[in-house]
Amino acid sequence: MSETIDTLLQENRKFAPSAEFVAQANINDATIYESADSDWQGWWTSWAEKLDWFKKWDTVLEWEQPFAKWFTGGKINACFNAVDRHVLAGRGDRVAWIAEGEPGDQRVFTYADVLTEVQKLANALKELGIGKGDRVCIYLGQGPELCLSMLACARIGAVHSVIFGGFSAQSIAERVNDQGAKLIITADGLWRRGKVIGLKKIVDDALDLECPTVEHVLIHERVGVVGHVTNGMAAPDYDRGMAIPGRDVWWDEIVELQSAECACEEMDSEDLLFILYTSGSTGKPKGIMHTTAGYLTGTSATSKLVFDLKDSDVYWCTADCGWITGHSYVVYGPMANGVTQVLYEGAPDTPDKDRFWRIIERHGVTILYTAPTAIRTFMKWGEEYPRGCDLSSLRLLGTVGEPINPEAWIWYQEVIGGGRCPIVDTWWQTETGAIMITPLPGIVSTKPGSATRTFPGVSATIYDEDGNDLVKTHGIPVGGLLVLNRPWPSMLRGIWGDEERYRQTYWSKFSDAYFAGDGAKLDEEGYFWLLGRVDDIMLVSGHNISTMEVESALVDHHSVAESAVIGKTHDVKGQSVAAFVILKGHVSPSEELKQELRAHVATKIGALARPDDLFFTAELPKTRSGKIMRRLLRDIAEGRVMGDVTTLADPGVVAALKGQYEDKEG
Ligand code: 6R9
Repeated sequence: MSETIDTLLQENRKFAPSAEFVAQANINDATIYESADSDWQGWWTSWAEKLDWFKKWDTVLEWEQPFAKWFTGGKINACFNAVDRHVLAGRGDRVAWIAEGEPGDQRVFTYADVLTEVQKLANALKELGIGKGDRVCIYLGQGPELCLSMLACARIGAVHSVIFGGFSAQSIAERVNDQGAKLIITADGLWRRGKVIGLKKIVDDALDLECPTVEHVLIHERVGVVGHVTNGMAAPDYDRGMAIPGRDVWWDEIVELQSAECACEEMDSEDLLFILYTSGSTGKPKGIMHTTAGYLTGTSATSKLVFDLKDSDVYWCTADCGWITGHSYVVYGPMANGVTQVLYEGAPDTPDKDRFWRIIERHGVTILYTAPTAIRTFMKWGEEYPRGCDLSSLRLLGTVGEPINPEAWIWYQEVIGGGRCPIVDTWWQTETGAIMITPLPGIVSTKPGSATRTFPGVSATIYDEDGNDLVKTHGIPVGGLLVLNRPWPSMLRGIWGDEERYRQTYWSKFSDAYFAGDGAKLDEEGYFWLLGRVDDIMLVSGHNISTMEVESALVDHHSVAESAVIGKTHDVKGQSVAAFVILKGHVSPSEELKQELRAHVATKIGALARPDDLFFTAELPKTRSGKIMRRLLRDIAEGRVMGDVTTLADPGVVAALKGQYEDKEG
């Protein structure tokens, strides 16, 4: 990378929250930023004090870089804070979950119901030999049983590790073996686009690959039960007779028999709460570790302030619990705040492309938190779907997962938010546990495509390759490498079983800060603009160009629904820009359009960024959480053998693209 990252795409629109929103916001006093900054340990302590403790901590922070211990000496339980305390406070009748299955089945759980179910499940886990510190893998579709499984583990001090429903047998075996899990919780299947994904069969295939530590598999009958009662649904491809006696146990045959009383384990603040695997761009997945008290502090504080949570809200985070977003902003953060939320099992286009908007209309959703990839897909499908539904209950919108292109941001604000809802663009990572850069919706004016400011108490800056703080040496505006230069309570505590890799990955590039792996720029007002993974940033004729900015310029064209841009090795320029473009539904590809799009990028950004190669495609390779896997596109463009594809949502996509690309090249 060269010294700094050039700022190319100009975006000058700015939106202040309405006076009405400000007046009712949980926080609307901007001095919070300075006060939290000047006493950041005191700020986080004030949030820890809002949790329920069996025993208060002795020390707020012990920091020996790269190892942080927060609230040491304290005793606490995450499940107690998410569930019990609301019931004990007389709020057991509040609805916790409104769960919709893809076939249309609905179940409602109050906090009291959740407490009953979680205690029964916790007792069942104990009967299956699970105790404090044991690892439990969870391989389920999004829904009540997935959340209950996480909470039941937390209740008894077991460590949960959720694996995205639909990952391959190979991926399961790798994760199960890395952590030596004793139990897998799964289901006969889940629905995705009207089809059944046979989860238990995939688990069986994983176990056939050798998972010596697994003693039991607990199976929830999801497809069987709903399939029998729902007319025309796919028949289950797994039934009771296929279970292996002694190893496999059906949920209703063990959980239903348990007592509904199971005390919470009193955990140390720093006891492990969960392991969640993230796939790096190279090497085997990393088991990111999060502990109990700091993680709860960070997720509950950010939930309350970023989403402006109120008792009157119906909150919906569309993320699956197989992703960190489901851990922090479905289960722990929102539930610690006692929210009422929607859980949805399936795809956004089943039975039709208005499913999300129907859910919002049906349940009166007030807060929607989703991903840019979903927003771009909805744009591609067309406005008629949201326009046909009543979305007037919405009051706040959020996004996470990728930089959001300004055009998608504006569409989200106008078409979904009706122009009245603030948008919180939240930057964070599996590793950070909680939101780090975000607007506070009652305070910060937003700019389309910018995640704006650090959350109070969080400190971030921009370094160059040599570890100089460019904000100090160069001033703003400036672009470079995003670092977090102060510990925070929900930070990862390491990588399971690999301390050296933890040091290497996050703490070796710079001696005094956490390197997030992302590029960012800070504008003249001190707003952060995230530019994507540093590995994805291109170096064209000596200039750093962010793939995200070229993609945003392409999406800005009225014919383009989505695009992915990569740097391809070039003899003269170092790298040249190659673009993969998905057109909107009604547009046909042509040579003229190709030239027009190349010219459009040159006009929006500059001739330097004009793509040398531009390919039309119907799909892009994405992870299950919707991130474009540019590394695979680079492999295709440079004719390499494809790297790890196990975390792709649809592995068929790369093969098709490769074929298409090679045809065009040849
Ligand atoms: C929560 C989550 C982390 C990476 C992160 C960055 C990208 C996430 C973003 C964003 C720009 C945002 N990312 N949110 N980039 N703006 N609002 O996504 O965790 O799956 O670990 O991914 O996602 O590149 O470094 P995870």
